[in-house]
Amino acid sequence: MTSRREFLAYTGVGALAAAVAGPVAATVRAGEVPGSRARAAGDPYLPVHTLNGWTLPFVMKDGVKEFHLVAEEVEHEFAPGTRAKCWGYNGSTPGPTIEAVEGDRIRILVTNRLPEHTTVHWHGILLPSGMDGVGGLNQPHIKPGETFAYEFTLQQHGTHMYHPHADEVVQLAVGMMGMFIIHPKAGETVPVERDYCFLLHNWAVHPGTYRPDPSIMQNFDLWTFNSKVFPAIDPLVARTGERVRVRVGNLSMWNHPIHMHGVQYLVTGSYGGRWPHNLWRPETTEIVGVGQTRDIEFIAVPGDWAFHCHMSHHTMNAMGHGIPNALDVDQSGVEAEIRQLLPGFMAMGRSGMAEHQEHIDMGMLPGPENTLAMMMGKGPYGNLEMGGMFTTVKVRDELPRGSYADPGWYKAPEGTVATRISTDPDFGNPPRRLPG
Ligand SMILES: [Cu+2]
Repeated sequence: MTSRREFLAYTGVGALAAAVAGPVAATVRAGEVPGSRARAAGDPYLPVHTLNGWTLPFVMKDGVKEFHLVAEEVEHEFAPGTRAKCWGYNGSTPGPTIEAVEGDRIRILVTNRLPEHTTVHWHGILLPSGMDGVGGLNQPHIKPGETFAYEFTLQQHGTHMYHPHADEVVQLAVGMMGMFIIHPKAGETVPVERDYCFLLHNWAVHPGTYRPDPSIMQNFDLWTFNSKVFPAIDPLVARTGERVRVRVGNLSMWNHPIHMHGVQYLVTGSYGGRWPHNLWRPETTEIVGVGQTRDIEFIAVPGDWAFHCHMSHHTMNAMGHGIPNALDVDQSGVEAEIRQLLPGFMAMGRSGMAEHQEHIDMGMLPGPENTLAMMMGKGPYGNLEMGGMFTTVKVRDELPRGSYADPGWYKAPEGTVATRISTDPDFGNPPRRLPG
């Protein structure tokens, strides 16, 4: 893909860039990973890095930044082992991130290649009523095969989204959404050195099926960051000491408490752009409600740090609902009987569910077609027993500036890893409150 610098040169506005540039982190250089988008001298802003995604290029036409979205069916992989026929934009779900600068005049062409009509609503963006994209209210629907043009001037900055406002239950459920990032015209007083963004979503891709089910309201099978589940979600990488911003938007049907290990992050913004500094507050978990966006920022601390939704069922992949609770249940008698009906049936769950991932990895539990195991992922010390809305923040001293490549697992300094000191359950004399 064309880099922003090449794009600016191509469109002839490179010379203007210095005039609108905010504070530039002079040490940031373009990365060695194709598609990495580190800030380069002359760029008017640090481009965002869309996790597992991409940014939509534009062309300049008579002083207007013109983007072109194509609403269409997308063959999407959530992680190796589960695919679905989804709908998205320009070949992906979520659609590409739209990125521009406060004050820009923009035109967005929307071509509909879906089998039904659609529209695009620019969620959170201040614009004329007729550009707001609610089908039937603000405009006629965009019928299959048609192209509509939206055009308005960006009057604000911040973290925004776009999605259809036509047959929303279906079109959102099958993946139509994207992020819309507007950078402040005046630059930022506290510059960030990495700027990630992603969307939260949920999907009902039932075992053995390939079409997300729009009728499901709560019990979803897959919980995603940018339409990917762990372990297919890219890590957020950073160099020690860098200031990192993560912009999170939520177009799912649940609120998600987004938790990060290792730091107290600051919640610094949302639709309203970056908030005044006196409104920044330290958190380790921030609820990103349905339809909301939140920006968090932190100074990168070396290590591998979990970054996930704190609803524990949202960090699982496909799992059963409403099944009998097997905890502490001796199933040895019924196991043989059930095997007569279900050859290969293996009773599980008496001592917890951690054994599930081991059984899957040993090939003992071939699951239904097109379904991911509930628990997945391997770390340097064992199974992670995670799925869904989980990834890691990987911070390294030696990470090249602007590189987004996965640096592998953290090598903890000697003496800084929790270690086994006994295998005796009666070890020590800890205070305990015993029943009775
Ligand atoms: Cu969640």
